[in-house]
Amino acid sequence: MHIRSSALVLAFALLLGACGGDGGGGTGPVPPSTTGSISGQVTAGSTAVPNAQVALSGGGTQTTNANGQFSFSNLEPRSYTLTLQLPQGFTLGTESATKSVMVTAGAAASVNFGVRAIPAASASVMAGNDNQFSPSAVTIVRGGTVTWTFGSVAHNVIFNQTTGAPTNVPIVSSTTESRTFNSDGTFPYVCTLHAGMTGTVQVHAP
Ligand SMILES: [Cu+2]
Repeated sequence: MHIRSSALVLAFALLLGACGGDGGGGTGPVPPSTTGSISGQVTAGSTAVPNAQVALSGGGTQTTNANGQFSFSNLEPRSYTLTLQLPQGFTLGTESATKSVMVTAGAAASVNFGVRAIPAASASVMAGNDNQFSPSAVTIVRGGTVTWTFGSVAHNVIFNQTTGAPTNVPIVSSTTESRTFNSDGTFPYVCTLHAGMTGTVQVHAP
């Protein structure tokens, strides 16, 4: 008796599952899906990475859309390997270029890649008449250059005595000054003429 009622419940559940999602075409219940799918997203921090190539073992390559998303459908259940190829301007960082994923029938497997944007080669900072550095934080690649533009109000750029920091900019106005950063790290600086006028330069490996 117990076995019979369990079998009935199972049969009913299967019927419900088969009918769900059917548009009511009138061709009767469709069999449960025998394939699965993989979907995922490639991001660099909070930024989506479009135009990345994601190759599926056994065939097929998808290009990530504007939201960094990709998907493969109608896959027979088994283990697959995804291989990521990034567009220019991005690097894997600590992420792995290949990932294994198990696809099961009727299910969507999720595989995400978290990569890193390659920092810009240069950045510009305004040393403005409002006594602020703007933007106060910039990120550049190792060997890159930051250029400060000074208005009519005089400022200086004084770095902490950190190893790898460039030479200070003396008090200047109405000009530009550039410094090259050849060491990775965070380099804070101040204008000693104006309290609270501070900035930082982050330097990353390519
Ligand atoms: Cu200043």
